[in-house]
Amino acid sequence: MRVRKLSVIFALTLFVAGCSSQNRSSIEIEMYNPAGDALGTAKLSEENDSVAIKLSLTGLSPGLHGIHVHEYPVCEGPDFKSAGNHLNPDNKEHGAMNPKGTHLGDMPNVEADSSGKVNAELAVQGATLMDGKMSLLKDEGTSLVIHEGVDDGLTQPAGDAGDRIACGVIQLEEAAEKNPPSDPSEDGGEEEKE
Ligand SMILES: [Cu+2]
Ligand SMILES: [Zn+2]
Repeated sequence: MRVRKLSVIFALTLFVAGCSSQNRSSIEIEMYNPAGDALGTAKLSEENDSVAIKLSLTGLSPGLHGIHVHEYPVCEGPDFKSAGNHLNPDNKEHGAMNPKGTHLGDMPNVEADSSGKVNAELAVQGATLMDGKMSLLKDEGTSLVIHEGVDDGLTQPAGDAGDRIACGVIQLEEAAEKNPPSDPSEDGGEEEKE
């Protein structure tokens, strides 16, 4: 009856996850290009002293791309400048090659294959999805941004990685409700109340 036991556990897990508005140990976000087309997802999960990010994307240009967590949960095309700078709660400099680095949001480059797909696992070292200064969900949240070019790990302030070509908001649902994205396809959408 092992299978049954597992399925009970699975059902319980779903139940608990469904009830908890604060399930922060694992969240999935959507990534978009500057035109607003969905490129795929990033799954974030809490690890020991890091947040793991599993990327599955299509539609990028082949080759290496800089990727960072940026400071604001706002992905407005076409330039995604709305995402702000790299997440940097410790006031450091940019880059893994920099002795005064790194920003909390800095990560190694990711590579898109010849068909423009990315399937990669990364980690935001020192970050958490829980509370605190190093949280990716603090205040209203943050964002995940991919760049056209390679992050050289040294040039200030952002590794000379070029234009922002993909962006996804890292945010809890309840924060999103406070600050709703404009999605006219959502039904039951209430007009601004205040
Ligand atoms: Cu960036
Ligand atoms: Zn940086």
